[in-house]
Amino acid sequence: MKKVAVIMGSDSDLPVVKNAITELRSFGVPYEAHVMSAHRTPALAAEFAEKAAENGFGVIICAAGMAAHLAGVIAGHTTLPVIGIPCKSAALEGMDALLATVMMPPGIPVATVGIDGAKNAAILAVQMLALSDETLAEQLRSRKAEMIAGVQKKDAALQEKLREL
Ligand code: RP5
Repeated sequence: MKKVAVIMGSDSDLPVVKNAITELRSFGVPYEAHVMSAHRTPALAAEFAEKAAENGFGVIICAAGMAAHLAGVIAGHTTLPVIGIPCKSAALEGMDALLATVMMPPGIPVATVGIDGAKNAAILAVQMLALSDETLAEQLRSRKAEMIAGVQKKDAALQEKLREL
């Protein structure tokens, strides 16, 4: 199976990024996580992206806050799909990172999840790998069925409460 690369702009992003790692682990998907920055280590980020496909990666998740150029720079150096996680920062609460990550120029897409949306980034990465992996596809179907059952249970509980009002 191809690996997922999980890149974060700083170790200070880990509290958010760990949710993606937890999700990838729950699917048994191989991954590597690294700290790398579009601004502080631009050459390393470019080199990682250029070699990612030959190094066995199938998808790259990039998490960054503030002027979050990491996902865009990585996407500029690879044809692998790149998923961006804009991380919340103190000054602008993640709007800065959201816009910097999502507003890519035509030709260089970054599939951007919501602010701090690490879990969804991991699920999207798994969905990409599942296109060529039936075991993963089955796991995804089963998770979705569990989610539906969970919501139906909540709805049934709500109906019960409404009868008691
Ligand atoms: C971004 O700047 C990082 O992704 C992080 O979200 C933010 C702050 O980085 P630190 O100053 O905490 O290293 O590049």
